[in-house]
Amino acid sequence: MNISILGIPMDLGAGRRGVDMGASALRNAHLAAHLRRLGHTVTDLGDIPVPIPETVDKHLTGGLVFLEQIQHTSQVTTQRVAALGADVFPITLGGDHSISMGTVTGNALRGQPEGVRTGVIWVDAHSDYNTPQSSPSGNIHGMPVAHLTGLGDPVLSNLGGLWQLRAEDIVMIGIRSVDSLERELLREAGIKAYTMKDVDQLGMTRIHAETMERLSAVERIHVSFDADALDPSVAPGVGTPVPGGLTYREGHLLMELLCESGRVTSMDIVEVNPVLDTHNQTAEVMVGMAASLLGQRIL
Ligand code: Z70
Ligand code: MN
Ligand code: MN
Ligand code: MN
Repeated sequence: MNISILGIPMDLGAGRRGVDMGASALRNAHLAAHLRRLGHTVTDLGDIPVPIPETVDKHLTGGLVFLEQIQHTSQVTTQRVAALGADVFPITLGGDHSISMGTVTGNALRGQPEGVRTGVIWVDAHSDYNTPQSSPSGNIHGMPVAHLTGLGDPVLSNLGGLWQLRAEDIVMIGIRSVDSLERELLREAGIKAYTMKDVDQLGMTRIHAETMERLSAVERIHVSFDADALDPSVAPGVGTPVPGGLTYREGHLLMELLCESGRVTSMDIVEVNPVLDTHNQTAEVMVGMAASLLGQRIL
């Protein structure tokens, strides 16, 4: 496979500093080398330039922090990813989860300007389905899925032109932190979310099978993997650790089963915060997740 790595060192969408260093940490954990060892051709396209928070006046526009800067970066991200060929497997490195408005849109538009039907597997402790009105924080990394489905601020929800992500084409896994108004929005939209209770009760094998069934009609599948989906004992280097997350094996099993399905066409790795990490453990774990998704096998 032809894999392209693109960094988006975005640190304007989260409440805590440090995730802009996530892309560097993932490279430092030998992401490209691990994937090359699996037989892939890997090109690192470097980073999209993103303003540093300290250089930008922090202000709220219609309930959104750093809206203008995140809008601009999201447009550039959409264009850069869309310009990659339909046969390329893009791995986009955050940065905070606000980058996924651009990465998901760009991936749906790759090789086809009107966009193709794309499913999203959102692996996260959080559902990231706030709108500016429902958000308790104004932090845009808590809002990307809502904007991808057309809710929220039009400046962020129209990145794809006529293309839009359908609520029925989203599956969330690992969820354990949802705000009260956000919960109502998720229900109204009918988005399928597997909470940690579901992971405990059903197991990852069944969740994977149901996810593939639900996404049977989509042409492409994008995996958006927020490091905080994993338990903080596995991935301590994240801005908002939430106890009771996916184990190391649950994370790998999901990636291994998705690899076997052969249907995943792109991936984000987001919210790795090296400032809060111990010896780059979280980046190394996330590189392992990417390797499992892209063909690393035990035997
Ligand atoms: C909260 C909000 C969030 C990640 C925190 C938190 C969102 N629901 N996402 N950390 N990755 O502010 O919207
Ligand atoms: Mn290594
Ligand atoms: Mn997230
Ligand atoms: Mn999260």
